[in-house]
Amino acid sequence: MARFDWADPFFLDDQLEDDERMIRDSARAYAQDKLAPRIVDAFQNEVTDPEIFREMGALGLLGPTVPEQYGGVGASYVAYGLVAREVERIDSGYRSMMSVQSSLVMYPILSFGSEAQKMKYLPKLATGEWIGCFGLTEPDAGSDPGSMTTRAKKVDGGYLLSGAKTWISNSPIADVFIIWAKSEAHGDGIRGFIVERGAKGLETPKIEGKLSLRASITGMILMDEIELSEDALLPDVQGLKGPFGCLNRARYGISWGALGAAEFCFHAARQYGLDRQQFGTPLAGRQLYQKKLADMETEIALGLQASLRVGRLMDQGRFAPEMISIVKRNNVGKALDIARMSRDMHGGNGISGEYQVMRHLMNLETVNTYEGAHDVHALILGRAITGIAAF
Ligand code: TGC
Ligand code: FAD
Repeated sequence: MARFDWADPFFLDDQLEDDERMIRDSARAYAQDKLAPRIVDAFQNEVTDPEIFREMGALGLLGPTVPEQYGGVGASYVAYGLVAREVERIDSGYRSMMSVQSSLVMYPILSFGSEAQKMKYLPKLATGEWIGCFGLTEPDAGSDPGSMTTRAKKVDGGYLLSGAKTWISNSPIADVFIIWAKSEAHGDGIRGFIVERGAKGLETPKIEGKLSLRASITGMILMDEIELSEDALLPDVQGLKGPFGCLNRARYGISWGALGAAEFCFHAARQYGLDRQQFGTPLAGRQLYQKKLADMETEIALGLQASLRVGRLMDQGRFAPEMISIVKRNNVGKALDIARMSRDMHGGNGISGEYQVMRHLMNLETVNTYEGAHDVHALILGRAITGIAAF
C-alpha cells in the first residue's frame, strides 16, 4: 500500500514528464523567491512592475509552448499549466500578466500571423522586452463579443481602426496590441490587427480603483482612426474563432492557475488550524475544521487531475473547447469557494493583507468573470449537452 501524501494525494508529480517537472520547479523557485516577497506591497499599493516580464522571459515562462525558432522553449501544454499554477499560487494578477502575453498575444501571432510578423514580434515578446495585450471586450460587448463595434475601414495601403476596448490587462504598459475588429474589407467579418505603441490616435488610460487583481494593471484601448498598413492584419484567421482560439489556451491555463491560488489558501488554513489554539486544542483538531480541509483537498485533487487530462489531450491535438469550459468553470468556482472558506477559518486575521487569503479571494472574483464568466461557460456546456443555445 502507498503512503498518503496530503499535499499530493493522487501523486500528480508521478504523472509528469521529466522536462515538465523541470519547468515546474524553475517556475516554483522563481515564484517563491522573486514574486512572493513583492506581492503584499504590490497588491496594497497597486504596483505593476514591468520588470516581471523580463524576469519571466529570462526563464522561458513567456509563451513556453512557442517553438524555439521564435524564441519559445517548445514546452507542452501540461508544462504551461504547471507554470500557471506556480505563478498563481502567489497571485492571480501575476498569472494574468503572463497568460495574456503567452496565450492571447504570442499564440495568435504564432497561429494566425505571417512569417514576417512571427519573426518581428515573437522573440521580443518571449524575452519580455515587449509587453503585449489583447483587446476583445468593449464597453457594450463583454460576454457577447460578436456585438463589438470597433471597425477597420479600408483605405489605400491599409486600414483606419476606430473604437474602444475596455478591461484590458496590461494595456497601459503594452508595446503590442492585438485588436479584434469588424473589417469592412472582409464583409464586416471579425479580423485581428497588430497595433504598436506610438500609433497616432491610440490612448490607453488605466482603470483606477480596482479591488481585485491590483498587482496587474488594467486599462482601456481608445482608437481614433489609427492608421495601419496592410501588414498589421493577421492574415490567417477570420471570425470569432480567431479570438476564441486564443481564449481556449488562456482558459485552460487559468484552470491550473486558480488551483494554485486554492492550494495556497488550503495550505494556509491547515497551518493556521494547527498553530491556533482555541478552547484548549488546535482548531485543526475540530471536526468542522477538518471537514473544511477535507473538502478543499478533495476539490483541488479532482480539479488538478481534470486539468492534467485536458492538457494531455491538448498536447495530442484531441481537445474540444467544451472540455476547457468544464475545467475553467469548475476549478475557478471551487477555488473561489476554497479562498472564502480559508478566509473564514483564519478568523479576524483572515481579513489582513499579511495572511494573504483575502487577496486571493478578491482576485478570484475577477478570474471567475474574465475569459468567459462562470455562467457563460455553463451555457456553452448547456448548448453542447442539449443542442440548444441559451445565451
Ligand atoms: P458562436 O456562434 O458560438 O461561435 C462563433 C464562431 O466561433 C467558433 N468558436 C470557437 N472556436 C474555437 N474555440 C472556441 N472556444 C470557440 N467557440 C466558438 C464557432 O465555431 C464559430 O465559428 P464559425 O467558423 O462557424 O464562425 O459564437 P457566439 O457569438 O454565439 O458566442 C457565444 C459565446 C458565449 C460562446 C462566446 O461569445 C463567449 O465565449 N463569450 C465569452 C467572452 C469571453 O470569454 N471574453 C474574454 C475576453 S479576453 C479576457 O477576458 C482576457 S482576461 C486575461 C487575463 O488577464 O488573464
Ligand atoms: P457581462 O457580459 O455584462 O455579464 C454580466 C453578468 O451577466 C455575468 O454574471 C454573466 O455571467 C451574465 N450573463 C451574460 N450573458 C448572459 C446570458 N446570456 N445569460 C445569463 N447570464 C448572462 N477582456 C479582454 O478582451 N482582454 C483582457 O485582457 C481582459 N482583461 C480583464 C481583466 C480584468 C481585471 C477584468 C475584470 C476583465 C477583463 N476582461 C478582458 C474583460 C472580461 O473578459 C469581461 O469582463 C467578461 O467577458 C464579462 O463581460 P462583462 O464584464 O461585460 O459582463
